[in-house]
Amino acid sequence: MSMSRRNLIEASGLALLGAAAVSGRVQAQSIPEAPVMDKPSMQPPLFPTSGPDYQPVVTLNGWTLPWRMNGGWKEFHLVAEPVVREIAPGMVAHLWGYNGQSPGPTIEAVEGDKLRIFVTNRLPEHTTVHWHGMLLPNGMDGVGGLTQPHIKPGKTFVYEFELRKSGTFMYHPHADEMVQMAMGMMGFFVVHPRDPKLYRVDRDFVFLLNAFDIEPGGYVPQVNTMLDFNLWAFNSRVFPGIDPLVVRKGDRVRVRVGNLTMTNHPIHMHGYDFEVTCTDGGWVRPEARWPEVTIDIPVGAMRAYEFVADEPGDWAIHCHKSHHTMNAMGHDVRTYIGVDKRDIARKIRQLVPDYMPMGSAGMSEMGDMEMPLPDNTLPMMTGFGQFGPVEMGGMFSVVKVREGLAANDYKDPGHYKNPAGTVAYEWTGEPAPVRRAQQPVPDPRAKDIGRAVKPGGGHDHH
Ligand SMILES: [Cu+2]
Repeated sequence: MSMSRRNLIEASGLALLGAAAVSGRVQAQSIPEAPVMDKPSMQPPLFPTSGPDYQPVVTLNGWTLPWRMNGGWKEFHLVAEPVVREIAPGMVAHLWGYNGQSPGPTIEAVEGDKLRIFVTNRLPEHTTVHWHGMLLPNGMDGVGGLTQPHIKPGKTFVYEFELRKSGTFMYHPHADEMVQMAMGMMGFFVVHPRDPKLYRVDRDFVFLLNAFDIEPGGYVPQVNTMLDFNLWAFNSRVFPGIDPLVVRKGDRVRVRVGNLTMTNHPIHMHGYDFEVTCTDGGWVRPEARWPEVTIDIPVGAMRAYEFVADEPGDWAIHCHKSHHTMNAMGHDVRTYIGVDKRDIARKIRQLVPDYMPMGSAGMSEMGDMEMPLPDNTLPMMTGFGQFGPVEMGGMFSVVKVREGLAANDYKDPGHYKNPAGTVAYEWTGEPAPVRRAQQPVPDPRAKDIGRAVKPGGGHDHH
């Protein structure tokens, strides 16, 4: 696994810094090093080297936090800190996260494990960590002011608890929450069953839904935005920057999703029906599972679903709110569908010679155009497939099901080679008869340009 490590001098400095804040139990011992990830690409799964066996998860555009055993305790070290996260090639954001990235690394452990998690605060303000969904002693719940003193900048706190149940959880601050979550502070937390055979799958993908409001050309999210975000992300990445979910034909696959945005996200996966098998409340009993092709992820909740990958292909997976599969640029463009802008364009060109009217026939022309953009932002819709522009952004990726992959091979296999005769094709016989309505349809926007719009007309030809 590729990671840079903080140097020893820094680590020992941390130990001194933390000594005053940690509990008596660990004061005499050393603090584990805090690994740092410097890449936004998905790292290989981290297989257990001791304890019960399990199939580790993979984190889209992320990684799993290494741990060490210390006596009976599994020890982790999270460092809350400012990070630079690539949102997609062409745009970086200045966020807050953990151990070099936002979201933070995924924590994986096993039901029954005793966990000791060191949290060092390198932010400019205080923080805490709440372990969402965990059953634990009240004083380990991480609610600043309510269950513990805040972790001041420069300090290290220790959380200790035993994992009472397996399932799908997450962690995030419970201190200046609105700001710290808007800045990207969150991470996944997976607890595997003690029995390696229970609910075993071959591939297990995890990601968090998050959202940012970053002005085109800007780097820091607007932390007071409540609803009007312009970047809708899986793990602080947007399409086409989101890793594909690469799957071997025949694998049993689990996808776990958590939502830490300000709205719900109906996550839709093509090509399959699947069953909801786990929430942050625990496993769904097999007789209580229900079929879906779209699963709504409520705010502050997690859902896991499973399917057997028996249909090869490149299957879209995306939020079904269409504005959530768009990127930053272009949300404020007015709607001109059906409006004939030829007269207006001629007038504007007298002032702005290379003015080009957009959107009279829909906005798909934006998908295959290289529009000039300010530095550090992303076009509204982008990304290319083997047949043309995909016209997506935001919360969109592809489940790539292929025959004959090696177990745990997550490399992007490229475009799907559709078998001959299985792709929608153009009709080349008689043209379809054109049917028109009898009356011109009044258009409420027509008063803007002083003429009615006839159905079927109104295209720009440029
Ligand atoms: Cu959404």
